[in-house]
Order: sequence, then C-alpha cells, then structure tokens
Amino acid sequence: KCRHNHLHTQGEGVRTFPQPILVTRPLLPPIPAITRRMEDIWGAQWLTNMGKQHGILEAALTQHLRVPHLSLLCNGTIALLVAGKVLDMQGEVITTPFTFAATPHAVNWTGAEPVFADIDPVTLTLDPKAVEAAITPRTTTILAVHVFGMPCDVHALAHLAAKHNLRLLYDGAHAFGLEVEHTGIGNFGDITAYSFHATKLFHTAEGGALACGSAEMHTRIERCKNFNILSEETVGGVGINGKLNELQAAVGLAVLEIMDDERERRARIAAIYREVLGQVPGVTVQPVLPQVTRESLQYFSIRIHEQEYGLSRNALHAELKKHNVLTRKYFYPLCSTFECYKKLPSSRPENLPVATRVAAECMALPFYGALPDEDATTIASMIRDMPR
Ligand code: T4K
Repeated sequence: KCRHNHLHTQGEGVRTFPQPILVTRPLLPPIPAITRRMEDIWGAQWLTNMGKQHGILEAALTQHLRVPHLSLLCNGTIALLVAGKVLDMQGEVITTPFTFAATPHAVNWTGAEPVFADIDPVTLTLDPKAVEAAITPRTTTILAVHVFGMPCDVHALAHLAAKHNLRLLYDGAHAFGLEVEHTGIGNFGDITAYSFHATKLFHTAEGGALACGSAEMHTRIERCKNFNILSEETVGGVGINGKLNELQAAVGLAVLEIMDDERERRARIAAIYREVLGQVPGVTVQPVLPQVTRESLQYFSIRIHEQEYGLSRNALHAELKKHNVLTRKYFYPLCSTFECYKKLPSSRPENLPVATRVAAECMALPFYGALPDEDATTIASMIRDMPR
C-alpha cells in the first residue's frame, strides 16, 4: 500500500487518491507551542473564567481583526445567542436560508422567529431588496451572514437598519480576517459573531467571539457570557455560561503564531483552483469581490451550472467521492427546508428562488494549507476533465 497520497491511475482518465481528501483539516500548531502554554496554565492553577491566556488571546485578536471591542466565547453558536440576548432580538428576524443550521437556530433559541429572505446571485449573501420587502411591524433585527467569507452589502444593510430602526447582527463565522475597504469586517453592524471551530482557519478547537463598536454593548456581552454576574453578591440579569477556557485560548495563541503561513498556503491553493477552473464552461469559482481588501481564505466554493457543464453538482459530488475527493454540498439543503422551519411562510421556495438554485449548484472544495499544490491541481483538473 502506498504510504503517500500519490494518485493511482486506473485506465483512461480515472484517477483516484489512495486516501480520502477531506474538505478541510484543522490547522495543527507544533506540539511544543501547546505544551509550553499548558505548563503556564498548570503553573497558574487557573483553567477558565477569564485567565491569563484568555486575556492575551483577546487582546491579540482585537488587534488582528482591527475591531474596537472583542469578547471571546466558547463557540460560534453561543456567541450568536449572547449577541441575540444583548440586542434583545425578539419578534421577527430576517435572515438567509443559505447558511449553516446554527444561524436560524440561534434566532429560534433566543425566542424570535426566523424570516427567510432571498440572496444575491453573486455574493450569495442576503439581498437587501429582499430584506426590505420582508420587513413588517414585528421585525426587530437583520441577521446577515458573510457566507464563505464573501461580505454582505454592508452599506445597503446599514441603510436599511437605520431607516427601519432595526438591529443589525452579522454572522461572521466564515469571515475571520476579512476586510472590506481596509476595514475589519467586525466594524459593521451592531455586533459580529465569529466561530473558532476546528474547521475554521483560525481556531481554538471550539470557540468564538463577538466584536462590537460600542463600549456599553461590550460590557453587556462580557456580563452576559458570565451568567450576568456583576459581583460576588449581585446578578444583573439573565446570562449564560459562554466562556472560553484557558486550554482553548492556548490553542488559539499557538494557531495565531502560524496563521500567516497558513494564509499564504491557502492563497496559493485558491490561485491554483482559479487558474485551472476559471475558464471551464459551467463552473463559477468563488469571486473575490472588488470591495474586499483582505480575503478571509476560510472556504473555497464553486458553482456547477448543469446545462453548461454537462453534469449536476450532485453528480459531480458523487463522482469526486468515488475518487476519494470529499467535497461538501454547503449549504444544501437550505435551512428553510429543515423540519423545524419549513412551515414558516417565508420558507416557500417561491420566496427564495435564488437561494434554492444556488443550494443545488454550490459545493465547497478541499481547502487547507497542508493540501499539497499537486493535489489541488489534480482535484481541479478532475473537475475540468470529468467525463460528461
Ligand atoms: N454560523 C455559520 C455560518 C457557520 O458556518 C457556523 C459553523 C456557525 C455559525 C456556528 O459556529 P460553531 O458553533 O460551530 O463555532 C462544520 C463545523 O462544525 C461548523 O463549525 C461550521 N460552521 C460548519 C460549516 O462546518 P460540519 O457538520 O460540516 O462538520 P464535520 O464534522 O462534517 O467536519 C467538516 C470536515 O472537517 C470533515 O470533512 C472532517 C474535517 N474535520 C473536522 C473536525 C471537527 C477534521 O479533519 N478534524 C476535525 O477535528 O460542521
């Protein structure tokens, strides 16, 4: 058996990787970078509740993401819940169906009702026109997602929020490091939620954060994530345990040290995918939008237009799987089709024509720094040359 992941060629054009290539692998810092910090944690006998590693990481990320205020949380979903709580997210919340389950779940879990609006066919983020059409007297919040690191139309959404007196919450789970017009993405809207899950470029195994512009909001977030404890004898309101522990923070600090190299590797893989797939009829590669001045490099998505390409996205996904390339159909099925949301009036496919089409066309390609250039070239060539 071959030790390396060399290709096995089995006759005409059929090439198979000996081991499965997954859509992503976590970025793993060298073990000594972790153990060094573990010794520090053991020495301090301080494992959680805003310890030293937590403080160092929070300061480092505030700077890295170029945001005014940042709070670490235990994962991206709890980050969204805490944001929903401090924004008093009630009534109807307009959001996108083209996202991970966590987005509408966070709305439901805070006691509000998700209202799905359609997406833009290029950025795949909420279409501001569809958002405006969905506003009712019960609407309190817009929850928009920078899906695959493609920024929402932040100016149009800010305008809508101001005009209709709505809160604007961003799910930035895919948008770590993203900058628009030289501004960290966490500067837009009232609050931006990040995920630091193991599958993200920057991660703490499990983790997340909330960025916001207002010091007062920041204080509310800090209290809410720690049971809303104000002092040993005072609890100021309803809170939750949303804390990131010292071990997670240590992982984050070690990951941060190797982030630049990882970003370089991913930029190279994205360039390979774009070069090989850019001109293939029926394949649209994820665009870099003109307003983006720093990419997030967390996901690489393509869209397959069946008529022009000659195979459906589903068929291509299945073919690649046969050859050990495990792409993912993010985000299919749409959240609006989930059992818990499908009866909502806004979930009707007629209300979501673009999202419905995109969910059938889109797929995420393997994208992580440890993927060798040759493998990225092979994967892209397989998509280009797939018999059809
Ligand atoms: N909002 C949005 C828009 C999100 O995308 C997410 C999370 C959230 C909010 C919530 O944030 P968190 O609460 O998760 O912090 C994965 C992630 O678990 C999830 O964080 C992420 N979005 C979502 C898009 O992807 P699954 O169910 O697809 O993960 P799974 O287990 O299939 O893993 C994906 C691939 O990664 C697999 O091929 C295996 C590989 N993998 C995974 C892990 C955990 C590894 O190689 N090593 C690992 O340790 O959800």
